[in-house]
Amino acid sequence: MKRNKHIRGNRRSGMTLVEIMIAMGIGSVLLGSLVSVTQSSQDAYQSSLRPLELETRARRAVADIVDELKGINVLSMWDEDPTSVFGVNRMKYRHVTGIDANGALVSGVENRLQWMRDPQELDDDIDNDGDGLIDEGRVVLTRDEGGPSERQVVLCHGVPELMEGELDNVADDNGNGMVDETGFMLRRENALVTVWITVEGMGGDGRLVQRSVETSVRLRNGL
Ligand SMILES: [Ca+2]
Ligand SMILES: [Ca+2]
Ligand SMILES: [Ca+2]
Ligand SMILES: [Ca+2]
Repeated sequence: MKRNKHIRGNRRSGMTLVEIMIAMGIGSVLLGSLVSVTQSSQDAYQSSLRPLELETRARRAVADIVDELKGINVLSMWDEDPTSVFGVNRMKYRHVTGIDANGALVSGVENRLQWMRDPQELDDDIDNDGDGLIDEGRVVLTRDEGGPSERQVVLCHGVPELMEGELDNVADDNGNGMVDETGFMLRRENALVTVWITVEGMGGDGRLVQRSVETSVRLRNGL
């Protein structure tokens, strides 16, 4: 009886070893699948986050620009004509800093908002700086332009050469009244300035993602 029991025990051990090997094989396959699923989930998660991140970036930039412009009055704007139906992607302006003894407005230093191409990027339909974006730029605020304390602040990066939905074809493809406009534009009607920003980036699936934000700010009028 003891011997039979021993034999049965050995048989159980052999079977267990085979079972373990099979289990290890199955486990490896399952683990591989799990890693693959996890990676896919992470990619999907990253892809879903990308548009949100881009929109947040665009909204922050627009909020900064609104803060910047609401302190100026209509007459302090000059440079290119912001009332053009085509809009402008650069404007110079001064803030009103006070009123002198004669009741005249006192203006501060000259500032500028503009779209500028990224420093390592050329206008050549090629991604020169290797970030996946082609001919992209940024929205830059220059304070005291040409003055002793001139300094530049990048309000938004990843701003494309053309606004979302626009093609370089001398036509208004996205139906906003402007032709072949850049990813950052301003247009003024009386005291109301409208700001547009498109921001772009590469999604987790390697495709280009763009998000656009539009808002308006009412300037101080009649000063
Ligand atoms: Ca690039
Ligand atoms: Ca380029
Ligand atoms: Ca357009
Ligand atoms: Ca166009």
